[in-house]
Amino acid sequence: MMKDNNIKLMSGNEAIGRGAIEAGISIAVSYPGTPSTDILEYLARNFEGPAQWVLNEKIALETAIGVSYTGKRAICSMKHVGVNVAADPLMTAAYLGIKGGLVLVVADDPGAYSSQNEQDTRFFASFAKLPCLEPSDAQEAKDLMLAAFELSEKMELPVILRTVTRVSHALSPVSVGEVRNQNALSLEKNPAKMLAVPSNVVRCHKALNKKQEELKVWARTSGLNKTAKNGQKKCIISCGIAFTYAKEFGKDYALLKIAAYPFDEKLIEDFVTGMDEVWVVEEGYPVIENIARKFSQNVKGKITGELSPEGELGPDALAKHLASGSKQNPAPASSDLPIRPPVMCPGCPHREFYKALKEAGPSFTAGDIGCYTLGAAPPLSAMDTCLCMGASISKAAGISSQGVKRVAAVLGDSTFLHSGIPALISAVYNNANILVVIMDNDSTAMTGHQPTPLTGITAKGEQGGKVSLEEICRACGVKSVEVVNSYEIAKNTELLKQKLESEGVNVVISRSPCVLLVGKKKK
Ligand SMILES: Cc1ncc(C[n+]2csc(CCOP(=O)(O)OP(=O)(O)O)c2C)c(N)n1
Repeated sequence: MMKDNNIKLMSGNEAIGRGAIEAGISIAVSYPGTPSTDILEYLARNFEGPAQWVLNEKIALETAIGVSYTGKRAICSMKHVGVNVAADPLMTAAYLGIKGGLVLVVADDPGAYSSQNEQDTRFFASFAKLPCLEPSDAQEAKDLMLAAFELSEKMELPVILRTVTRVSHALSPVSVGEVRNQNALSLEKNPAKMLAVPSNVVRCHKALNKKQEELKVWARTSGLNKTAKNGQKKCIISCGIAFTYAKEFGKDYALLKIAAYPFDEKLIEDFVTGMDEVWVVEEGYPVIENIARKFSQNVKGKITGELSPEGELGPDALAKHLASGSKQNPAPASSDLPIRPPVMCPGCPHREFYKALKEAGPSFTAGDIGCYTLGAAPPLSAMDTCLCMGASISKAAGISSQGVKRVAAVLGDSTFLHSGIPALISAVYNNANILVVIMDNDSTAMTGHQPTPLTGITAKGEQGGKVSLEEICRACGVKSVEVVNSYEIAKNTELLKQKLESEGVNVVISRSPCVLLVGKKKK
């Protein structure tokens, strides 16, 4: 057999990166978050132009919008909860529109394997009135990236590409194609399309509403929403990774695959009419199922209770319903596997610092998201709440505003830069009495050791500008900023006891590199 050199084994995220390169992007910008992180990592290695980590998802999207204004193409990638942070520019960028193609890749995490919730980005797309494309494997992920950039420039809208964990991380063969030339630089002033001021808003909203019908026509004529029907009386409507399960276990069923939103609902109406059994199989919230229920009484899925509305929709869930009576041998149920909750690594500096914090005995510890969140579990039980990135300082300040004494906030260095800084300034401004612990382990450890501006190393491994955590804290108005070695438990206990009793906002920086990083450097 001849070997095709253009076929490569790639993960969905690598294929997304490759698709962006082939589409002729001029920048890739992101903030890390599983399951999206390796898109930027792939681009940092393989794309010759700028591939940047920035401090949070809002900055990532705004940077990409800036590049789009120059007429060039940009990819911005993030995890699903990142869209909450980027929602402000996203909602209004839809009104104003863009110039160079802009694709926002969002990786959802059904099952919340590494996330604080299971939200479904398709809702964000319809909320923002933006088109959304959804691949079911790595090849499609690459192909849809090319389609997304074309659509983005045609409609002058950001396009969302929604992937889920199993599409992002599963490997499959991908046919690698030619790289398109980048767009020419053409930055022009266009107040009517670049200024979100009241005099423009209603007109822009009207234009966005008008585009909705055009988007449905595009979805219909693109051929991405595909039907395979051959006189069956039972059918499956599916999308994304769930489509690959549907194909496997629903061999006797007519199939409708949705890959482009918004679509004309008539597509669903025509497909389900006359069907005795209509399965809607989708990862995430019942977006398509809600539409299907308008046209058929025979719908089965998450709302009707056959499929779980929470958690990941594994192949075993479908095998149970669709493959019964067939000769197929369903995969072992993932629920049969032992549960392995994540734990802090042996020698982790966070663990040692927590021993001192516990000993110092804060009345309440408002935590944040990172490796240090693992300190919430016994035996440390060193964290009492964790909500979303950057929330620790604000929650602690809120609690202290009610007269509660000895309140602590704990957050990591990357989290502090992501969204902790404004919270710290607010706490200082409002005379909060809190101890703020910043766990500085020289890295964004939880998502795989991405560098931060505190290290000064860029996504491409080059030297960038470097900033100082202590100086930021002092510039935020904090009078007491102490830096300690995370491993000096007795010394740290004494300091923390003293700081918990002190008035005002007190910052203690627990500084020691992540043990895994130390190991890597030694190698
Ligand atoms: C809005 C949002 N973006 C991204 C993430 C993914 N994420 C989880 S923790 C984390 C940062 C962890 O780094 P740091 O605060 O330095 O703590 P460490 O893991 O190094 O201890 C990130 C980016 C998230 N959960 N939410």
